[in-house]
Formats: sequence, structure tokens, C-alpha cells
Amino acid sequence: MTMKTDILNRLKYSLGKDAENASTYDWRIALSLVLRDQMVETWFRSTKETYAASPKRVYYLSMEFLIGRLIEDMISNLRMEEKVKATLVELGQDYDTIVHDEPDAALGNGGLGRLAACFMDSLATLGIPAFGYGIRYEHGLFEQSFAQGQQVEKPETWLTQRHAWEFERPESQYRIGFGGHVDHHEGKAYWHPGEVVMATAYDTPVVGWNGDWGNTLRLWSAQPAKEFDLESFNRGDYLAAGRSEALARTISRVLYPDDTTESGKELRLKQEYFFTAASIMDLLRRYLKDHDDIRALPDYVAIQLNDTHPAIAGPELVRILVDEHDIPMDEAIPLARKCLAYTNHTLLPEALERWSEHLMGRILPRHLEIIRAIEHAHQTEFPGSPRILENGDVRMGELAFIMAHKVNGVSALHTDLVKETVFADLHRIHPTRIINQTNGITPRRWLYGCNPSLRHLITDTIGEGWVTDLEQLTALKSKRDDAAFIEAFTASKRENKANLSNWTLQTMGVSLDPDAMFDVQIKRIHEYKRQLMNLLETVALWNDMRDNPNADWTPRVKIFGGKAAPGYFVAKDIIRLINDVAAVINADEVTGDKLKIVYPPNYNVTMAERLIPAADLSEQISTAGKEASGTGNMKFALNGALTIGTLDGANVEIREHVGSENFFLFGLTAQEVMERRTHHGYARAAIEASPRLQRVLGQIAEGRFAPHDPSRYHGLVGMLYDHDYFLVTCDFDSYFDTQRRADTAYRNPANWAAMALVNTASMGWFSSDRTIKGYARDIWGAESVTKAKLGKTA
Ligand code: B1H
Repeated sequence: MTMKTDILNRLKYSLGKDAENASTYDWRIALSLVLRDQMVETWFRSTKETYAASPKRVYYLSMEFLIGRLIEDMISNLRMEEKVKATLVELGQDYDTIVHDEPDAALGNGGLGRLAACFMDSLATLGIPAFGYGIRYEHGLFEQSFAQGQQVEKPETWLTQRHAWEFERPESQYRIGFGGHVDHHEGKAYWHPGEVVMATAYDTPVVGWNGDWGNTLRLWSAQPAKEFDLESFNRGDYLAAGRSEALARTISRVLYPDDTTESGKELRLKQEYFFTAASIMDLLRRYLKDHDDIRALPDYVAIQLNDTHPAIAGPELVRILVDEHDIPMDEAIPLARKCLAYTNHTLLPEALERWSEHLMGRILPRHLEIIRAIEHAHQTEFPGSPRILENGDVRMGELAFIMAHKVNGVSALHTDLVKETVFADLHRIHPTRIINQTNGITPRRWLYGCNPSLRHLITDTIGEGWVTDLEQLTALKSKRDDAAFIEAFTASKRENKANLSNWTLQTMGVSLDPDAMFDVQIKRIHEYKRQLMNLLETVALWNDMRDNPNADWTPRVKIFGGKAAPGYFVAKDIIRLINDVAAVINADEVTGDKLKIVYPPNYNVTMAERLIPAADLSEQISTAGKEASGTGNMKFALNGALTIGTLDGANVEIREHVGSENFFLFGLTAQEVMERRTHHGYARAAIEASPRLQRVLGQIAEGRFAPHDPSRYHGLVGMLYDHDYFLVTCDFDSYFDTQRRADTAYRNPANWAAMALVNTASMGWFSSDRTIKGYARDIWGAESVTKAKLGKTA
């Protein structure tokens, strides 16, 4: 059968539509179902090969999988782009319209969730048997719009449409208990939960490059446990009856939009336990089908904890080993540890999870007992070591560390800081436990998929091997003196910029000058990421341009994108200020096209795929020591943008790879930041030393950008003077000067393009394939079942 017939059949039999009456949505779902059929073949084959090989399986537990749109991934990984395009032409349908109809699956906040999605792509491409485990949130990250410049949040509703990729698995259901009490007799513990919900699995196949291997992303959805309600009802406990229904309705309802900011909410703890417990039960059921000896579990199971959110996995696994398999506690703890590893993603104190013992005891009474046992065992072995239980709190970082056989940071600098700060004492006791695995990004989505013009140029020049072996891009370095190639490279960037300008024109009514430098900062809005410093620099540049309008300025478009956590008021003020400043500057006839600010609302994965290929300059300007890694920084450099950045996170390693001459470095180092904070009045001193900054702050404080509400930003400006914790003021001058160096460099287009090309050509190491090989080798002891793929290990 031809693909055309397949699609028409799906339209008819799965959607009940004929071609004459089909909407874009109908066509997209029909096409998706046809593609899904293709994937199922790979998927079955991989499952069979896995059972035959009986290898170690990897389980990646994550509260977030920020997968975005899947249709283009599927089309390109199955190598069906030409065929799909040709078929849609035959059917009189437009490829782009159909592909862009798919809503983003926004099941994550930012980098942590997107990393999990890139890892799933690499695991499948490398042929490592793996499951991603998470929550099937009914509502992903909220949708952002602006009203008079202010962020407005609306619930996200991706599941009101059919999610064409998933399979519901009603047969894979687990009972998840909460609360209740624990009985002890004859040395055994019996937990009697007070509430139960059911976890139902939904599977999305994840197919790697070339359709060679398929893994599963298994997301859990909560359902009421009917028979439990009935039981309670019959016992006369009318309140308990119905509670399961209420809990089930909320537990997988919505993603917490907090990113690296404070939470501590009861529902969040329930969500964490819900998906972790379901995942542990599921992987044990799979293991016990083929194995009798529970003590051999670590030979077949590697569980990776994506931050502390699933850290309850430690106590849960111990609970099952002790309470259900009668393994003694002192044996169960090290056995569980051999299966578990923990990735730390942040040092920000507000993001380090703690739960009050009281709450933990109420929601998970048996787990609190086990946590005490883990604490006791560790204190007995290492008297005086850091405690899990402290000041009435359960510290999840310490728990995850003590229950993991490896703990990793996500960039070289971050890992050093993990050793020196949060886990310094535990590191002294366990000196080989902390290791580094610098983050990476999948080249399939972040070059092949999002940047067709550059993809074609590269493939025409060095062949297609780079897609699975990104280090092959180094071959492009020799082209930096090849004028014809540089011209083609520049033309590709220009095409992407023109496309972006068309998009901003259509969606926001603003067209951009493709000859201007596109300077992009896209990420969550956070004080440590310093969008505010970028904006202050923009105002300073505007002042200079107006002072000297006839000078030969390098035209700039400042592009911002990102959401603020709904309760993070400073971040929301920063958003409003960006929009207020944009309104004034964009209307200024003196500066005109020489300076524009655009801030498209609702930044998400799809928008990143649009903006990154069109960027000339990548803003990676966090206060040194605060950004654990960053992964956007890698995406930009891979797509031929130059970075302006601090020595923070993976910027350090990016700069080493691309060369200091191809990177605009500025600002204090992590050490200098810590030192500077000890100076009394450092911010005021920095402001007083910088007339340019003083002037900008004066304008904002006077209401230059909010003439009808002139005191609007008093708080924000006052904060910079009095407690500028993130050192915006101290780095401002160095940042401004470095921006002017970027201006000068941009005026020599051939040289700029050569620098950009070296960036692209040097980014091979930042493939998430390299990262996953590192985890497989150093943490999991897992291998590729399609052996060839792991041959060339980084
Ligand atoms: C990162 C988070 C995070 N670090 C709490 N920590 C969350 C913490 O909803 N929550 O409660 C959500 C997310 N996210 C990011 O991880 C780092 O800031 C980035 O620097 C890093 O690149 C990324 C992936 O490692």
C-alpha cells in the first residue's frame, strides 16, 4: 500500500472523515497515525531483541519531559521526509501547515525537562534499552500572554486534542497508597494506606535515528481506585470514600510551574511519590518476570534520578525489598543504592527540596521510618556525617546522595562547586561518588530538524555521518578560509533570519531587518539569568545612539523570550519592564531600525526551534556560579551564533572548544562573585563608578518608560542599589564594553561568519550522544544492544 492510501484509510477509519471534509487537524492525526504504525515495527523488534539479550535496562525518572512537538522528530528519525512531503503534495496538503498544527507537549519548565527529552532521543539512537518515566500532566506549562506588558497565565490544554503518539495501557495499573498508618509485629512492618489512587501507563514510542531502535516514554496518569472507595464506604468511612476520586482528579492534573524557585507543597510531594512508586513497581514487575533472585537486581536495573524530585525512589525500593521480599534492612539499603544514581541540577538554595518531617510522616509514614533507618545506618558507619533529617526537615539532596552509588553534576564547573559547596562534607566521606557528566543536546532536533538550510549545506560538504557522530563537524573547520563556503554559510543564516522576520511580522506585526544583528536571550526569567542586565545595556545603547545619531551604529534586534513562575514577582516586573522599554524604543524615530526589541509571548520548544537558527549572538550572561550548565548555550553555538557570556556552567567548556577568540567573554568569575559579595555596599560602589549605568537607572526610576505610572520600577531599581545579589551592577560595564566589541566584529561579515563557522564546527562534543555514552559507561554500566553504536566512545 502506498502512504497516500494509508493516510486516506486512517482519515476514513480512525477519524471518520473523507478527504473533502477533512480539516488540517484530521490530516495531521491521520498522518501521525500512519507514522506511528511505522514506529511500532521498530518498537516491537527492539523489545524482542531486548528480551533476547537480557541486558541491563536504564530507567530515567523525571518529573519533566519537555518533548515539544513530535511529528518532525518522527518524520526525520524514520527518514521519511521526502516521502511525506511528496505524499502530502499528492493529497493537496501543505507540509508546514500540517506539521505546525501539532501543539507542543509542554511537560516541563525548561532545561531540566528538555535535557530529559534529548536524553530519550540519544538513548534510542544509541540502541540502549531504556524507559523514561514521568507524569502525563493534563495541563503542561501555562500559556503566557502579555496584557499592557504584564504576563498573563492561562492553563495549557494540549490534551483536549488527541495525542496521536501514545498508547494507553489499562493493563499496566498500579495501586499507589498515601497516608494511613504502619503496624509492626514480629519484626515486620505493615503499611495500611489511608488513600489509594491508581496509576495508569501511557506509552509513547521513542524511535532513534534511522528507525533502528525504539524505547518507551511511559507517563503515568492518576485514576480513582473504585474498589478502595467501596471498601471504605462499606466500613462506614464515608469521608475516605470519595477521597480517592478527589485525589486522583488533582494528582496528574498540572505541572508545577516553579522551575528553580521555591515550592514545598503537599500535592507536589504526592505527585513525586505517585510517579516514582508506579515506576519502581513497574520495573520490578518487569524484572521479576525473567529473574528469581531479587538480589541480582543491580545487574539488570539502573535507575537515574533527574534531580531530587524522584528521590523518594530510594526509600520506596528499600521498603519493597524489606517489607515485601523480606530482605534485612542492612542488606536492602546497599542493594538499592547499587541500582540508584542521582543528577544534581542546581545549587540555588531555594531549589533544594526539603519536606517537613511532619508532612512526610503524614503522607508517607512507612517511608519516614525507612528514611530514619537510612539515616541511622549512615550515621553508624560515618559518625558526625551530614544528616538527612535536620531541623524537622527531610533534606532530599542528602537523601538522594546517600542512596545513590553515583552523584553527578551537569558541567565541569558545576560539579566542582557541588563538591565544594552543597555536598562538601558528604564528598569528603565518599570521595569517588561525585562525578561530572556535562550536558548535551540532540543534534537530530537541534540542527537537523530545526535548521534545514544549514543541515543541507553541512551534508553537501561532509556527508551525513555527523547526524549520529557530531564530532565529524570538525571537518568544517578547514572551510573557514573558503570564501565560497563562507558565503553559503552566511546565506543560510540570512535565510533563517528572513524567515524569522516573516514570522514576527505575521504573529506580532513587526518585521525585522535581516541585516541587523539578531541578539537573542531565551530562557526562564530569573534574576540569576540577568535578563535585567541585558535590558539595562539596551537602554544604555539607545542613549548612546540618541546622543550621537549620525555615528555608524551596528543595527541590533534584541530578542527576548521566556516565562516567569506565576508567583515570582521580581521576574514578572522584569517582564513588564522589557515590554515597557520595548514600546518606547521601538517607537523612537531617532534610532529607528538601528535598535529594536521584540519579545514574542509564550516561549516554548517550538519557538526555540525558530529563533535559535536565526540568532547571531547568544546571551549566556548568568552570574558566575549560578547556572548549573545551560543547554540553550549549546544549541546556539551549534547553529552558528557567537556567545556573549560569563564563565558559568557549560559556557566554560563551550569556550574551550570553540576557542577564546570566538567567544565574547566578560564578567566576574565564580570565585570573584563570592569574594565581591563580602564587600560592603558593592552595588552602590559599582553604580557610582559607572555614569552610563547611573543614567539608565535614573531614567527607569523616574518613569521614563512608564510615564503614567512613574514609580512603577522604584522597587526594582532600589533592589539594584541595596541588595543586588546577582551582581548586575558589578558586571554591567564589562558587559557593555564586550557588547561594543561584538558590534565591531559584526561589521566585518566575512570574519564574523568565519567565527560563527568555527563555533558550529567545534560543537560536536556537546551532542547528548556523548553525554549518554558517559552515563552508560561511568554510572549505569549499560550497553547498546545494537553494539556497533557504542563503538566510538568519547
Ligand atoms: C535546572 C532545575 C529545576 N536546575 C526545580 N534545576 C524545578 C529545579 O519545578 N521545579 O521544582 C524545576 C527545575 N532546572 C536546570 O537544569 C539548570 O538551571 C540548567 O543550568 C541546566 O542546564 C538544566 C539541565 O541540567
